[in-house]
Amino acid sequence: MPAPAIWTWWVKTSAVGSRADKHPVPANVRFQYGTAGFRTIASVLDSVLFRVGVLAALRSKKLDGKTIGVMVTASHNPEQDNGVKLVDPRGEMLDTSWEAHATTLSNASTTDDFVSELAKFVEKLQIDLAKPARVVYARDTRPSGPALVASLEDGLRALGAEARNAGVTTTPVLHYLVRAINTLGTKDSYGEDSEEGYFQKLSSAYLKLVAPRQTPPPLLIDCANGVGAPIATRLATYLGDRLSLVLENTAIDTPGALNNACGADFVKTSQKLPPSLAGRLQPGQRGCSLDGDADRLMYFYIDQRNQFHMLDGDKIAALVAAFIVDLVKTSGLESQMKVGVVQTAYANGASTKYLTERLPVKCVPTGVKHLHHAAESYNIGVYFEANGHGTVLFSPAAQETLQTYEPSTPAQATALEHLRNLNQLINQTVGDALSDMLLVEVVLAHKAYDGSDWDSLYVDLPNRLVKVVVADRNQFKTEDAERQLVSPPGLQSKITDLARRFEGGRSFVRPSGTEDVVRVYAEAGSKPQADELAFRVAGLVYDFAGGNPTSRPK
Ligand code: G16
Repeated sequence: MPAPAIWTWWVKTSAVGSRADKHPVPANVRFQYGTAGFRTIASVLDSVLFRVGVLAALRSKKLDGKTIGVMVTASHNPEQDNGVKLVDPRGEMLDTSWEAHATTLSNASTTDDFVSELAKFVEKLQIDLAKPARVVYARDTRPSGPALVASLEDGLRALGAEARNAGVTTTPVLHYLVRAINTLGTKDSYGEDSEEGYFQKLSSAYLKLVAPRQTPPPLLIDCANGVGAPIATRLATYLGDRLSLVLENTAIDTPGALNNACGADFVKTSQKLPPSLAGRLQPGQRGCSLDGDADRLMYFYIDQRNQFHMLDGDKIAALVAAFIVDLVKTSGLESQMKVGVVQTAYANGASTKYLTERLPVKCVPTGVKHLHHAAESYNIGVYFEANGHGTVLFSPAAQETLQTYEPSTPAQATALEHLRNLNQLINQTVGDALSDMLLVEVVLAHKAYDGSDWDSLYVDLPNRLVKVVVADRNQFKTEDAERQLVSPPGLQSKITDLARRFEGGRSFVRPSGTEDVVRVYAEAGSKPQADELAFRVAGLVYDFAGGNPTSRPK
């Protein structure tokens, strides 16, 4: 359908066309708004950033000038990658119905095509171009960040958007800022719209929650040589002597260091302590890893025999959900507050068993946007991906109850106060490694748990995660929350047959939405069996699609 003339005219006569000419689309690259926005090798992303700037401004106009967020990051990916994602007004991920528009606009191969697609898009969505556009943006520490931000700014300028640069910060701080800006001065105010406001909010809730408890021993934090390092440094100053943070892997200016043999994804994938921490973590001491933009968290400890133990997103969910359920019961709110958990297929089978014996559990496809949405159906929704990405949501009704409920005993009053403070401590816009870390520390302090007490909630089933590089990952299609493959035809039945031959065998295959690989997950009764199942399934994937099985951690 040809674009309506009026819109084509507008787009051409505005600055969009001429500015777009400066950001040509690279040949032979197909972009896709995936699990967490656009993400690929940074050198091809210039045009995408420009167009995302235009799109962010249009999203804001469509929403009557509400502030939209843009984060420039490739999170856990290697340093040479970068990416960009949009954040909606309440601090949540971009409405999924706009993802396809983002993909279409990014792939229009010439300026004329782009202008024409844009015109169709504005017409179809009936966007009133006279409305204001407001955007706040930030980036992580990647060397490619400044140039990509300049392209983004060009896109924002093309639409005359009012733009606020939040500088170099974590993805969760950017999400926080978006919600804080949009709720400023309202009854739903999320906090001061500044990094300072973020630190104040989290730290004051933390200090209240741990006030009657003993100060824990120092916590070692592996910052993945990313933006978590400067932000955790600043957070530490707000915690005073109530939590001492020992920051490791803080080399944000060392080329190639970001996420390299360190960080949350390395720990989860390799199930090992980052080599750089050898000798830094004492037996019994707690440590944790952030990822490159500090939205994922993995805990760990070393036992007295120097054995490494990983406490992943599933273990965080189990710890936190049990704590919240106890508080809800003690406060007398059990009949009014339904607590539930959301996981993905990557959740360890032992964690799912542990949790389903205690509270409702849902399984959804990978991507915090899916988990977040599902968690909204509970009064208190706890969601964590096994990779350490997650948070806890208090529904508007639950927040109202917390404000108005009259406790009848001192024990009820104390539990209620804890729930109110948790509601402040937890960054509910998206998974936030630093907010989650404080949450874990609160629960450990209240339970007087060390790493091994926490670890013993349940015993993980042995598992293995493997990546396979294939010619075209898009040929892999799944259903049933990614637990079943529907394409390539015939592959699922082979995986099912193979898994059946292993005691406690479970395996699934899905295309990554952030890396150009297919992921294979396997569980079995022993570690060698889980490894064997994962590699044999990877072999099947290779046979069906052509590729190169590898379990090399990023
Ligand atoms: C992003 C998403 C997560 C997802 C992860 C891996 O995390 O926000 O929800 O689990 O990618 O996704 P995939 O398996 O599709 O590559 P991050 O930390 O990289 O932004």
